[in-house]
Formats: sequence, structure tokens, C-alpha cells
Amino acid sequence: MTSFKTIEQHLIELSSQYPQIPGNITNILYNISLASKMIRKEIIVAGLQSQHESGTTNVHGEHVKTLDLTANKCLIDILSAHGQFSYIGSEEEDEIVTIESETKEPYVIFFDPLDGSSNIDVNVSVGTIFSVYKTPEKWKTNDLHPGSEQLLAGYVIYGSSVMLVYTTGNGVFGFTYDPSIGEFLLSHENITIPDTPKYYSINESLYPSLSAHEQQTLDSFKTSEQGPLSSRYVGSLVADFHRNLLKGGVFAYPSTAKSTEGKLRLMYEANPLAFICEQAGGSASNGSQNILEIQPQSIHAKTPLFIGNSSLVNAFNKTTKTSK
Ligand code: P6P
Repeated sequence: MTSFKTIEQHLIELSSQYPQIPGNITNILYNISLASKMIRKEIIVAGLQSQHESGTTNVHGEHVKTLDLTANKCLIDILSAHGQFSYIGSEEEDEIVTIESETKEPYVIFFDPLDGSSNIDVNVSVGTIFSVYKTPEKWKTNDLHPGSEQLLAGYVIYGSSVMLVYTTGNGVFGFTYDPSIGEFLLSHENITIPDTPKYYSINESLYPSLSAHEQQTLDSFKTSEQGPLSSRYVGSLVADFHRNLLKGGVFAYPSTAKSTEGKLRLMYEANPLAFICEQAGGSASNGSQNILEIQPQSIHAKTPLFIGNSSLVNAFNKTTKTSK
């Protein structure tokens, strides 16, 4: 008999092993899982909606899908009502949202409500990515802290099945959603990235704009030097990361002429995935610095991202000899 363990049951057990896990993490994860069930409900019938484009663009100048806004509103409504957050940062909100409350709530959350949403109309997996910090006493807007100070990080992948993967710094755990009972059940205990990587994930069209060092590293993945590895690139960060986490591999989105700071966002994409990856035995860098040590300059700051097996991330890391 499979031992069915819900997120709450799992956290009760984990908190008895690690008393330092704040009690209200259960409440936060419960509310994120509740929002993800509501987001899933919209995603699985997106093909029946005629209007996928919202007709608006976000702070990054990207076209916003209707589902981006739906997911964003769903998360803000639920987390501001029940999530014990004083502040919410979202890819879809230009500024940090201050949650009015009599008491100063202890947490701030950053999230990408629906990463990869451009893939929805072609039925490719998409995801919600989240990152939680303790609220500093004197929080000033854009008082941002490095990813090493995250208390909780995770993602929900809406794919062939819906999974919630999280860490509080005491291992990585995955829960698979069973729609017949409406519960996320523990399916992946103590996820660790396999020692032997299988994949590399990069948009190969970027090759001409990579540095010589990055090109050499990429070439090495195709030969016995570091491989040969198989190329897998979905173009949806959560899907590419999740596959490499479970099977072994590296995801790379370097800075390019078009995206000189990289394309992916530090606060609500790179940091939470880097926390998970390190907890699973891998690593994440911007090509020269551990992602979790970067001091964020703004809520929507971008970063180059190399994340997965440490051996492959280190291969991408610049050495003093090479230059862009
Ligand atoms: P490109 C999706 O738009 C996204 O933000 C990530 O989910 C994904 O990894 C990346 O962009 C894909 O970018 O330039 O390869 O299409």
C-alpha cells in the first residue's frame, strides 16, 4: 500500500526532525498548493478559450497572456488573505505589493505566477516559481536580500501531471497532485540530482553570441570530454529544470548581445531554483558567482543562469584566463 502523505502530514513529520522549520511554512505551502489547484483548473481548459493574449505588456515589455494575469491574481488574492505576507513581489507587478494588515506579517514572497506561458497554446508544460524570505524589521521597498537568505523556495510544474517541489533547506521534496481526491501526495522524497548527467539544455540559436569559453564548453558536451550528453530544450524554464533535476544535466541561459544581463530573473526564477538545486546536490551560477550570493539590485533584476550538475556548471564558469 503506497503511504499516502499530504504536504501537511509530511511537514508535521519533517518539522519534528527539523524544529527550526517555522510552523507557518505549512500554512504557506498549503495556500500555494491551493492557488496552484485553481491555476491548474484554468490551464487544462486554456485551449477552449479564444483570447490567450491579454493585450498588455509587463515591465519587461513582454506580451502578457490572459492566464499570466489569472495566475497572478489568484496567487495575490489567496496569499494576501491567508499567507502571512507583508509584501508580495511578482513578475506581473511593476512594484512590490504591500499587504495592508494590522500586524506586520513575518514573510515576503516573490513569484513568477506562470513561467513559460508562451507555451500554453502549444500544450507545453508551464510553471509557478516561488521564493520566501523573512521580512526584515525595517523593510524598505527594494530592500532585497541574496538568495542564500531564502526560507522556502519551490515550483509547481503543470505538465502531464502537476507536481509541487519545494525546499526549506532540509532536502527537496516533490508532491504529485491527485485530482480524484484533490490532494498533493508525497511522490519524490529527498530528491538528489544524479551524479551522472544526461542532458544539456540551451537555446542553440544563441551559439553565435556566446563567449568563446561558453562555445567551447557547449561543444565539450557533444564529445566524450564532458559527454556526449543529449540535448533537451523545451523553452519552459520549469520543465527544463525539472527534467535536469530528476535525470541529471545542466540548463544554461547566458547573457547575450540582446540580453546583456541574461534573460531570466534573479528574485523569482534563478534564486528559488538555485536553492532547490543546491539542496539536491547541484549548483547554480551566473558564470562567475554563485547565484545565491548575488546581491539583488532590483526586484526584476535579470541574471545569466547556469544550473544543474556542479561538474557542468563549473565547466561554464569563467576562468580568469577567458573573457567575453
Ligand atoms: P528562449 C519563457 O519565456 C522563459 O522565460 C523561460 O521559461 C525559458 O527558459 C526561456 O524564457 C526561454 O527563452 O529565448 O529560449 O525562448
